[in-house]
Amino acid sequence: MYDVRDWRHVFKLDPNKDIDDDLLERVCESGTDAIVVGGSDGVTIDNVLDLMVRVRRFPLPCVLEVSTVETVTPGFDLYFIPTVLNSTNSKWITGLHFEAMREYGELMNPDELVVEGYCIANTECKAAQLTGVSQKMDKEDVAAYARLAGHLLKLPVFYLEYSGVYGDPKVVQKAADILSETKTTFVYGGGIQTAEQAKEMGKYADVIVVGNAVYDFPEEALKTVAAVKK
Ligand code: 1GP
Repeated sequence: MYDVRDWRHVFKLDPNKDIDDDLLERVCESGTDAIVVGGSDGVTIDNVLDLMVRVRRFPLPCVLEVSTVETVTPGFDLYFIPTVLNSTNSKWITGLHFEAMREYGELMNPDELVVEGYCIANTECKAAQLTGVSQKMDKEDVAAYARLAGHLLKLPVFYLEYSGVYGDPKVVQKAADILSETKTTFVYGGGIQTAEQAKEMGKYADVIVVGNAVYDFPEEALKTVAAVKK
């Protein structure tokens, strides 16, 4: 069974974006620890299945980050289930999760489910708009969410999400200090486009996520793997 605690780097691929076979092969053979399939809009069962089948040709873990119940399908190694800790709408904290458990709970293998305590720090990103995150946070706010995830709820994963923008290293460092005292894996995602940025965030986070750069700056994106892995 795959374990996020063993990882340093993942690529997040958006089922709603095109990627050609050649780039997909290079991404999957880059040495990254896993491919996470996930996106905020335009995610359908068809584009999820299509991407899963293509990634499945390569011998690395393939994870679905669940954004809607309708797009959940068997065949992934793990299912990341976000709960948005700083959402103001309970739908995104436990609401959809409750509905999913009512509907499909008996079919799910609990060993394949990993809850991600999301803290969305970029209020402009699509995920923030979708989940009702509008309050900007300072370093102490993020630190409190890290404590909430790590010390209180003892979640397996704390995901500091800056999606689309590069975060403040001081904020990330503070969250990392707090989570280093816990068993919670610290995942950072947002705006990593270069090896230097990967290295900087990789100093603090246990796992870094590279998303948009795969599509926008593929050559640079591929270099982020070696930047954080020995
Ligand atoms: C998005 O955290 C990931 O959910 C990665 O962010 O697309 O900005 O790399 P980027």
